[in-house]
Amino acid sequence: MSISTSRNRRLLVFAGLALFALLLSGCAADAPQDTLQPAGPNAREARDLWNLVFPIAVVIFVIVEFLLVFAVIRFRAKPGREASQFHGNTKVEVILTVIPALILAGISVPTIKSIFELAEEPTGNVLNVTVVAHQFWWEYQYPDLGIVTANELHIPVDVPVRIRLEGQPTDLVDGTSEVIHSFWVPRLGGKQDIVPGRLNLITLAADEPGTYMGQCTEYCGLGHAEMRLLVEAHEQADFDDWVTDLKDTPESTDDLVAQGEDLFIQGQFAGGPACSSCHTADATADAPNAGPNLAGFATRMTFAGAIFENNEANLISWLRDPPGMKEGAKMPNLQLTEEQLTALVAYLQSLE
Ligand code: HEC
Ligand SMILES: [Cu+2]
Repeated sequence: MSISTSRNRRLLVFAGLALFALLLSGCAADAPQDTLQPAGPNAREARDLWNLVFPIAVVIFVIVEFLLVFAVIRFRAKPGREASQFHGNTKVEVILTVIPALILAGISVPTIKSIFELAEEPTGNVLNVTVVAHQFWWEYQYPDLGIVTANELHIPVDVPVRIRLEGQPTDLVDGTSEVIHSFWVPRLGGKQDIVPGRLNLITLAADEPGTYMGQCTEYCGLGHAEMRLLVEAHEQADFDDWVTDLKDTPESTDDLVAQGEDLFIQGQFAGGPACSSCHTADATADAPNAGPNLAGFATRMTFAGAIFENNEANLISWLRDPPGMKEGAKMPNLQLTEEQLTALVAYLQSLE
């Protein structure tokens, strides 16, 4: 065997193993974004369709690949023999056109049914939410409840949530053109793009209380990989409590908190304007905003596109240098002093 064939073989074995490892990674048991474990009717509808179409596709794939490999080997050129030559066969071509056409026509029936069912406007008890995608975080407006929140979407269980995906024309921090994002919570519903200047609609729903992860699935710039989101589904009564809590502004008598609030509203920092020029901590304030609405911030599990756990250490790193912590973040490094940092963290942690 020559050196180059043995090297080729080793490369082939390596590529095969790598492919196999990649395939195995799809079997992870605790994957939080598993489309094959739907947790609501809309996601289930899509999974059911997949269950129907995928096995058919596998059978066809295996048959076609088998025939292909068989033909390549059987009719190949050999020493002293030219590769077999064919010049069309009308009968075979008609058969190979009619069979796929019939299969596709058959599959189109349940597919079209699912498409229409998923696109249907839900009726009865519906929660309306407007989702605005920003680089690189999510804003959620609840028009019927008069509240706004960010990154963590709260919904009641067993209620269809009608989501209006509103594409902003420009980014509110720096005025640059906004880009396309895509909203996806695999266990609760399908995936839908958010296109600047356009409105798209999608419905999702959850059967059980719990936390469901999602993320932006359309490359949207440096921070795209860190534009995740989470959905927190509650029993209706707990959801109502969450809304009530979010609406009332906490009162604090702590001096440090008061100092932090003052900085938040009118602080002058070396690296940029007051926090309030981009943020508000009032859930009932008008949206969209340049930065996430911070009402109830202390009750959030995560921040900055559901990327960082919401704890004091992370919060301090964030306020010290947002783009240093999250690639592409549009919140500037405000060059806060240690004193300002301490007061602002105290204030943020008082926002319950
Ligand atoms: C120029 C606009 C701007 C200013 C000024 C600004 N921020 Fe931000 N802030 C943002 C943006 C944009 C994000 C979202 C970044 C991301 O996740 O990509 C953000 C995110 C945050 C978050 C995380 C919120 C969440 O739930 O994800 C906190 C907390 C925060 N800012 C606090 C502050 C504080 C405190 C100040 C003042 C010291 C401040 N910001 C000043 C734009 C701004
Ligand atoms: Cu994105």
